[in-house]
Amino acid sequence: HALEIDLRLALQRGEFEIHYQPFIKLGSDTVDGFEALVRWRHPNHGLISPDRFIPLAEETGIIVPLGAWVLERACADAMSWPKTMKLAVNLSPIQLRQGNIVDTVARALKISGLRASRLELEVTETAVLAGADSRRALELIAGLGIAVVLDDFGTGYASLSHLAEMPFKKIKIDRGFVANLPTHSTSRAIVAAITNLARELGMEVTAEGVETEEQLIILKAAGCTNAQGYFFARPHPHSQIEFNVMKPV
Ligand code: G
Ligand code: G
Ligand code: MN
Ligand code: NA
Repeated sequence: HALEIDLRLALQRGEFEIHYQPFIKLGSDTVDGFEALVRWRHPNHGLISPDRFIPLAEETGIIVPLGAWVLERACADAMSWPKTMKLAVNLSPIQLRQGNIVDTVARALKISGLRASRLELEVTETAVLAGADSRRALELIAGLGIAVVLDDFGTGYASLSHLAEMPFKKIKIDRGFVANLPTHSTSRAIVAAITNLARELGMEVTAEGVETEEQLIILKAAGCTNAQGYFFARPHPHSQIEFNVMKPV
């Protein structure tokens, strides 16, 4: 597999880059922070999206050094932002299962000097179901003062009881529900249920994939605390990120 050989060399060759997409705090309507989203600048194929190489990176184990690089690079970048802005980084279940994820995260904070309270780590339901070791790692990470976030909520198989058992500070509603909001009453019902549950459990709720003002109005009314999506900004290279919300919210 040609792409696999390239992937092994890509880290050494410095071909990965991180793009940042803001998430907005609703109410104050300010930028709350940025999610780090990795891309591969392939010498022949151009910019490759993570959907096309993260699965391969996970199968080959390359996700472990790649994930550590993303953490270190993104923490260093975040040091140049206003001090109120948070950084969200995605963690693969493979990274969580691997023994020293807590050390890897602590090291990225130490090298950069970023405070733990500014870091959010996003995991999917798969990570929560991956076993006791993964759950233990998440508890240790939360113990460092880092916010653990449940990503893509509603698409996986985690039971509702996992939500209460795990130390999640925030839930991100999958963009599939957000896309259907104006047309599907079932999506509205699901969003309302997730938001109410999160409120009861004392968790924040981010709506992802917000593309229109119509969606935003429904999400605000439902009680979402944060929003992210093309309506506000696409992911951008670090040199092009903006700290002010450009859209009226
Ligand atoms: O940026 P984009 O929407 O193309 O990202 C697609 C998917 O890739 C998302 O599900 C996102 O969570 C994942 N992803 C992006 N960056 C990273 C990363 O650094 N590590 C992991 N594990 N997944 C990432
Ligand atoms: O799974 P995760 O939430 O980590 O992935 C974020 C992905 O969603 C990124 O690949 C990003 O490019 C994409 N994304 C962000 N905002 C929007 C949006 O408004 N619409 C769509 N379709 N995708 C989005
Ligand atoms: Mn994410
Ligand atoms: Na997501």
